[in-house]
Amino acid sequence: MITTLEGSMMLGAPARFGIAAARFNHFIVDALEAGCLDALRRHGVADEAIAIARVPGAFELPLVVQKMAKSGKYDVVIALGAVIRGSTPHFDHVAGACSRGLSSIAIDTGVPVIFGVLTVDSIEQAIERAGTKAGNKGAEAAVSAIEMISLLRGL
Ligand code: INI
Repeated sequence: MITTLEGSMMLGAPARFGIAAARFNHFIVDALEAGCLDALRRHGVADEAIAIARVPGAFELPLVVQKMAKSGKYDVVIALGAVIRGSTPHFDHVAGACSRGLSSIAIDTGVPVIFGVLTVDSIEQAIERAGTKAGNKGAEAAVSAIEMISLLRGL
C-alpha cells in the first residue's frame, strides 16, 4: 500500500504565522496583505497568531524572513511583495536576490517560507494578481502556508 503524505487545509492544532511585507509598490502589496489576512481568518486563524513585519522593498525581505524563521516564534513565514519590471533596471537584481534568498532560508532553517512575491512585467499584471481577474497571490500564499504547516507536521 502506498503512503501518501499531503497537507490538509484544516489545521488541527493552532499555528503561528509570520508575515513580512514590502512597502515598495504598497498599493499592490497592501492588496496582497489583505487577501492573505482574509484567507487566514477564513481558515480559522486568530489575529493573535499573526505578526506582520514591514520592510522597505523586496530586496530586504530575505533578511527579515530569516530572522523571523530563526526566532522559533512562527510555524511558517509568508513573504509578500511586488517586483515590477516596468522601466527599472533594478528588476532582475531585486527579483533574483529576493527569490534566491527566500528559498535558501526555508532549506537552511526547516521553517517553510511562502513566496507571495509578484514578479511581473507591468503594473497591469500586478493588479491582475492582487485581487482582480487572476486572483490574489496573497490569499494563495496563505493557503500554501496552511498546507505546508499541515504537511510538515505529518512527515
Ligand atoms: N522593490 C520592490 O519591492 N519592488 C520593485 O519593483 C523594486 N524596483 O523595481 O526597484 C524594488 N526596489 C527596491 C529594493 O527592493 C530595495 O528596497 C532598495 O534597493 C533598497 O535596498
